Amino acid sequence: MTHVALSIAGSEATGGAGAQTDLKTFHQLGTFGTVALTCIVSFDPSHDWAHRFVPIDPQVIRDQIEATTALHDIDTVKIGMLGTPTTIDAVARSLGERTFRHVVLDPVLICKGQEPGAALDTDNALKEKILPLATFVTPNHFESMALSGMDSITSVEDLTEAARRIHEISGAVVLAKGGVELDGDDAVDVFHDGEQTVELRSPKIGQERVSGAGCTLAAAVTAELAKGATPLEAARVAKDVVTSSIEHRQSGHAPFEAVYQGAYGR
Ligand code: PXL
Repeated sequence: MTHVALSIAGSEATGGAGAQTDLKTFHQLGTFGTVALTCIVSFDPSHDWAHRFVPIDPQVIRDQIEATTALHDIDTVKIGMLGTPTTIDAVARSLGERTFRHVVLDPVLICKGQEPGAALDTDNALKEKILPLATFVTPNHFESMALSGMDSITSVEDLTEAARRIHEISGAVVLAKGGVELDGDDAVDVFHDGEQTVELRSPKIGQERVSGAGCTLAAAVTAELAKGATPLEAARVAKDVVTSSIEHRQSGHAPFEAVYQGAYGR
């Protein structure tokens, strides 16, 4: 039987991020991908590719989670963009009604289409209601500061401290991503599970952020955990998948490029 992985995430129509990325990553890693959509993001080509954001009705989100978990045996779930406090309530309720072995949280905090006030509500709700349910969390540089309460993260030591603090408040395994935000030739991620701290490094590929890299990392962790990997093994494979996906990135008519997972392992 093929292992099943569930993504609770938003649609990003151009295929660079969100649920589309999750499904491609799940497939590339040999898992059977399923999705419960939380929102629909449509970039606006007339306004600098800003995010146009539409939430999905909370009952419809709950229905999708009910459908996928009733039809399949799912013990590993990934949470991506939620976007509103109402969505967070709905997802927290649905998660609370079921038992999962692994809940991988990509704590997507900023959504460009939102008012700053609304985004703060959303960030707080995510921290209060979803973070405690997570078993594995993958914050980027910005999210590591927001979740740890640190004012700045400028070194691998800072990132390690953030990973420790986020583990303290959540109990989750933390994979904190330095990406291109930290100086140096390598993109460094820090894995911390409460016992061991491991730096995962790969040479930076350019200095620009590539759309969907974070989604791909968390989705790859999810797929590997679904197949039975340990958290550290899953993190190592995920780092390789992201590196390959950035190497084989896709460009289009926007000023940013997007990851492509299809070359990994080929
Ligand atoms: O990469 C973060 C992200 C996640 N999910 C959705 C998105 C984005 C960024 O655009 O649109 C749906």
